[in-house]
Amino acid sequence: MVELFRLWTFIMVAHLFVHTAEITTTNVVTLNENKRTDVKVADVQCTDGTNMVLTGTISPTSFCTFCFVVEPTDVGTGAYKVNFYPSVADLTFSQVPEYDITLTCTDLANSSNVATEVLEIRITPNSAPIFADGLTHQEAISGTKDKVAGDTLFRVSASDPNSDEIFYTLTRTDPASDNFQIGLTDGMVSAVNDLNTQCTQEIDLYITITDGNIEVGPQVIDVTLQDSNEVPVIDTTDDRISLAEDTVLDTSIVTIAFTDDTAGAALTFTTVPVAAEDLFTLDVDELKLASALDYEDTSLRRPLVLFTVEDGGCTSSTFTYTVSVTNVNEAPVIGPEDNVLDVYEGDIQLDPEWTTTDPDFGDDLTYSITASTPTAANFDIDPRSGIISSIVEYDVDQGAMTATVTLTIEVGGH
Ligand SMILES: [Ca+2]
Ligand SMILES: [Ca+2]
Ligand SMILES: [Ca+2]
Ligand SMILES: [Ca+2]
Repeated sequence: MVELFRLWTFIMVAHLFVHTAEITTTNVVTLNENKRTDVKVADVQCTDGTNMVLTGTISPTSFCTFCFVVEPTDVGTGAYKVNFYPSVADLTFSQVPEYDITLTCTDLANSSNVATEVLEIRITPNSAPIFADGLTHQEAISGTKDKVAGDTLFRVSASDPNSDEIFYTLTRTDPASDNFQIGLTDGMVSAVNDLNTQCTQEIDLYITITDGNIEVGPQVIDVTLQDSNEVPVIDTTDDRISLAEDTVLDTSIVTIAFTDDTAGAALTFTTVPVAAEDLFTLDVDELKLASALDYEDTSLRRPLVLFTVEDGGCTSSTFTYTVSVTNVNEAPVIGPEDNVLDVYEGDIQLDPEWTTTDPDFGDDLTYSITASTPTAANFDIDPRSGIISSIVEYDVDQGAMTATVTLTIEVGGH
């Protein structure tokens, strides 16, 4: 009985002086290989020494070994932590499925007084995000033409098995349109512009999602655009007219009929060539002649008038109307007028040096004398050259013939 008491006393004293190091920590931590944010993976508590320091060694020593860092929380109490820093390298399950960190608490006052624990970091492979509705889906938007820029339309639903943040991208639309966008992180599809500019009843949106590592898609969303803005339709079918070049101004050429669901839809036109635009004016839906046609101006002989109807959001297809200008034989303009020429008597040959012009390309000019004062027909004119000649030998002596003769000359062109 006495011996037992002594043994107990010895153990009691030894315990008071050794201060055996101890370490307390989590033993197993799981991290998804897609982890992208800094995170504390474990708290570590070193106890019972006088000045406890924690160190760690990692195995294997490849790939992400420097992603894990031992840091003090409170040195005075021996509190430490192990942090994960993803900016250093990626965790890749296929390369290293598990890192083991051997943590050692050392008593600086007695370096043989240590305690160790192994912290297992188990890497779980990343899984792809998932569209809730699969890769083909249907949506309907009601009152489409009344939606305005910024209006939300519907949400694309997706989840990630690892609870990773999901990023959404609208890669394209069919038909092409810049009227739709998707929120990068919320998957909310919204209108970029007022949707009265969306001139179709259907559109396919192609959506992809990613968790930052694995991209999935596209999900093709067949969107029905209910009550969308109808495209104006031009109903007029007669697409050509012939107009004589002397058609009087303000003549009605054509009235364009169209149908549309939008109040205020309006007709506009352009021309080919652009220079022909001044020839026409639009009186509401009626095209009228605004300036003189000219068959001889070959660039404006067959102008095209391109009609469209715009309703503020949608534009009709172009209706091409052809105006063919037909020729009219226009009278030549004689020149010079009121010509006074002096000539000696005798056998007269006189060239008045006509400057006569005819608007019609290639017309032949024909000169003729229509009147003479006095009326004696002493002169003739060459119909082609316009040269005036005396029929007789002209003689003004003794008043035989007048010293002044007035000839009225006409020119024809055809
Ligand atoms: Ca994931
Ligand atoms: Ca319309
Ligand atoms: Ca002409
Ligand atoms: Ca002519």
